[in-house]
Amino acid sequence: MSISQAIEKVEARYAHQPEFVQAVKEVALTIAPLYDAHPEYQKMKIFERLVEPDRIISFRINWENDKGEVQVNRGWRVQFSNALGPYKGGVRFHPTVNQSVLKFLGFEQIFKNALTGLPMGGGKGGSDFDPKGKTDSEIRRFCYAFMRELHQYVSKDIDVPAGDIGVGSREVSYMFAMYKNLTHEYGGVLTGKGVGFGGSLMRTEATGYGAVYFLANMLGAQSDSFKGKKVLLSGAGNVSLHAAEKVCMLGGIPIAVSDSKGTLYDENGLNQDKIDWLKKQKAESKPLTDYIAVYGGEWFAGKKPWHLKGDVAIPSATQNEVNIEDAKMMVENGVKYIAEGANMPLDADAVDYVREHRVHYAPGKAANAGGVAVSALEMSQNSVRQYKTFEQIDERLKTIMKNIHDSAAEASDKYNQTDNNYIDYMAGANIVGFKRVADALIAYGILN
Ligand code: NDP
Ligand code: 2IT
Repeated sequence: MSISQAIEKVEARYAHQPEFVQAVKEVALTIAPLYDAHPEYQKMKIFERLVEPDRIISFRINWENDKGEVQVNRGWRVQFSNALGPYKGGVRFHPTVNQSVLKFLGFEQIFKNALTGLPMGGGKGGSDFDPKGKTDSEIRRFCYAFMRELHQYVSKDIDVPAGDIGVGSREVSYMFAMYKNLTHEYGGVLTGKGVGFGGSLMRTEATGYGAVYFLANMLGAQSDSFKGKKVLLSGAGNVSLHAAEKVCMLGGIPIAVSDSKGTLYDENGLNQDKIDWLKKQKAESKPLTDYIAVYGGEWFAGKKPWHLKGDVAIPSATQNEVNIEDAKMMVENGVKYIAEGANMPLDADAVDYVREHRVHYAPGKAANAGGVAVSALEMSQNSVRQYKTFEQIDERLKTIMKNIHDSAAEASDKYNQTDNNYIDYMAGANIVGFKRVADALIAYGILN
């Protein structure tokens, strides 16, 4: 079966899972040159095998809110592929979570993790639980209840969850406590734990910092740099605010962040003080609009940042947040570089548009791999029970992001996707990630 036949099959079977079909098509459409060069992939049905998760675990979570009322949520863990190592990937708590979203995220994670060069398979989990407006004790009870179900399917060598939207170090620590309580095992079953009881330094910063390191490599490849560049970011969470922080450190000027309510614009640019203030504000679930009274700036209610002028965009909120209209605005407003901090933030039309207009574009699986890369470093630190310094992890992260950049750029060249120094990072990253997984599957025969 050819790749196009395999896509048709996925489209027919999973028409009710649009995000998953979108993620599969994006990979499929760019790996054709690799597939043509490797007839054994077709013979061994590698693509058809990789679009079906090893298994999906689905469960119910009962918990009690502060009023003593019983609440019922759905939870899942998609164990997609353990070809390269234990299933690895985050857990998302958001009302939009469903099987389609988790399958797209798990599928992406296989190739992202492969790109890091570290020994991890791909997986993703989560719940339709909405953390907004919940008290700390409600979050704690929910995390305990979630892990009471999940613990039987995960372990440091089987499946290692972490954070994602709505799940940070506080939630991971609650889940870790329940896992430890039920299994009596103190190990690296989750990453993103608090520093001091198994967490790695820099895991919190890693995704945002890594995305900006990736961008610095993209800029370097065009003999350009961050100096004086105006940067538009969406989201005001873990990825966005740490990306903004690193942009400042490298001489760029972050001028906008956003959340589900609107966009905050500061023409003077964010600095470390302002970013620390924003981190605290979000951690206390307070509105971004309070910023105006303290630092000035402008609030665009219900709007995304893309109507603003800028040189670089780092969409870091959620999937499909950038549509074709947004993509057109980005191009009109002068954006020359886009790195996806979020997973699949550009929809398929937006991706086509920015690529056609030769905006240098890095897909999430390459640009936001820094988070999971430092998760892998946390796993190895847990195994040897020794911890590295912030500077040591930072050096590793820089090297890993450079390697991902360079290997994607090399593959873009090798498979004739580079056009007049316009590097096709999307094709390059998909080819490199896919090849690493496919070669392992070939070596295993037909198990996996
Ligand atoms: P957080 O929960 O810390 O922050 C999410 C931010 O995005 C918030 O500002 C939130 O706004 C906004 N947001 C979320 N959903 C929507 C939506 N439907 N519409 C508008 N805004 C939305 O999550 P992270 O920063 O950890 O994750 C952001 C993205 O980065 C996700 O795509 C995630 O998969 C990806 N990612 C995360 C990694 C990590 O290590 N954390 C690693 C790699 C990728 P509000 O506060 O109003 O809800
Ligand atoms: O999308 C992602 O890469 C993450 N949410 C981080 C996964 C991880 O295991 O650290």
